[in-house]
Amino acid sequence: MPDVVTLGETMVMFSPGGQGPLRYINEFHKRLAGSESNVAIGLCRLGHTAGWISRLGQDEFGQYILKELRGEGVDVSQVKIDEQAPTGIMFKEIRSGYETRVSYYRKGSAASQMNKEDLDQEYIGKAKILHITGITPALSPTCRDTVYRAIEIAKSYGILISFDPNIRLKLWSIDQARKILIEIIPKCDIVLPGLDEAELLLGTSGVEDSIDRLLQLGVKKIAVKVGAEGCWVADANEKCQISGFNPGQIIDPIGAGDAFAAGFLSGILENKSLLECAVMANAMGALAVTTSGDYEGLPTRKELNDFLNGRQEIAR
Ligand code: KDG
Repeated sequence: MPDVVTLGETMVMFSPGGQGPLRYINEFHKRLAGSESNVAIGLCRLGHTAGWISRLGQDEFGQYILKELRGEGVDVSQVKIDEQAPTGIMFKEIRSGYETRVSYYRKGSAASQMNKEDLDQEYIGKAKILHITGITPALSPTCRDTVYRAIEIAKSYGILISFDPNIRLKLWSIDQARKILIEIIPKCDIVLPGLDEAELLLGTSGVEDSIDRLLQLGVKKIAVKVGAEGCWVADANEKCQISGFNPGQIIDPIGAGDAFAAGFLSGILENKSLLECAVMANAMGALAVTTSGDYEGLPTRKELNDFLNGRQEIAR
C-alpha cells in the first residue's frame, strides 16, 4: 500500500511550440498535467510510494496518462476507466516572458464523474498521508463529496491529511472556493497555501496573520509559499521564513507548488524537522521551474541531494 494517497484529475496538456496567442500556434507538444499526480510523481522520484485515485476516459489520452504515471512508479490500481466521459484536456499559452495562461476542456470529463463509491477505505486507511487539493472539489458536486468522504476515511484511520488550496478561478468563483475550502482547512493537519491564496481564502493580510489564522483553525503544520523568497513554516512551537533557492533560469513556473508539496511531504514521511521539510520543499520548487512541463523537472533523490549540496553533475 502506498505511503501517500492522493485523488484528482489529470489531463492531457498541450503546450505550445512557441510564444503568443494560440490562434497563431501550429505546433503543440503532448504532456500530462494534474496537480495531484504531479505530487505523486515527485514523491516516487524521491523514493517514496504514492497512489493516485481518479477516473480517465476510455480513450487514447486516458491510456497515455495511465502509461506515463505507471512509468513514474505511481500506483494506478484505483483508477477507473469511464466508458461514457472523455479524459480532460488543457492547453497552455505562453504570452510574454514566462506568463502562462491555461484553457481547460474538462467540463463533464471522466474525472469530474468521480464519486465517493470510487474510494476504497482500506486503500486510503493504510497510507500515512492523504494529500488533497482545492482543484478536485471545484470539478463537480460528486467530486466534492468524494473529497469529503476521503477526508472522513483518513480521519477514521487517523492518517495525516495534507491540503494545497490550489485555487483555480477558471473552475469556480472566489466565493464558491472560499465557502468549500474554508470548510476543508480545519479538517487538515498540513496546509500548504501560496500567500495570495491564504489571503484570498482567509481575508488575512500578510504571512504572519495568515499563519496565525490557520493555527487558530486547528492546522498543525503550515507552509506558506512566498515565491522566489521561499516559504514561511509554522507549527504550535515555531514560525520562521526559509529562503528559496535560485533556480537559475525560470522556464515555466507551473508545477512549482506541486513540487513544493512533494518535497514537504517527503520530509514529513522521513520524520524531518519543519525547517528541513521547508528546505526540501523549496529545493523541489526551484528545480521544477527549470523545465517547460509541469512535472518533468522533478528531481530524483540523488539530483535533489546534489542540488542541496551544491554539487554539479559531470556532463561529459
Ligand atoms: O499545479 C499544476 C497544475 O495546475 C497543472 O498540472 C494542471 O492540475 C492542473 C489544473 O487543474 O490546473
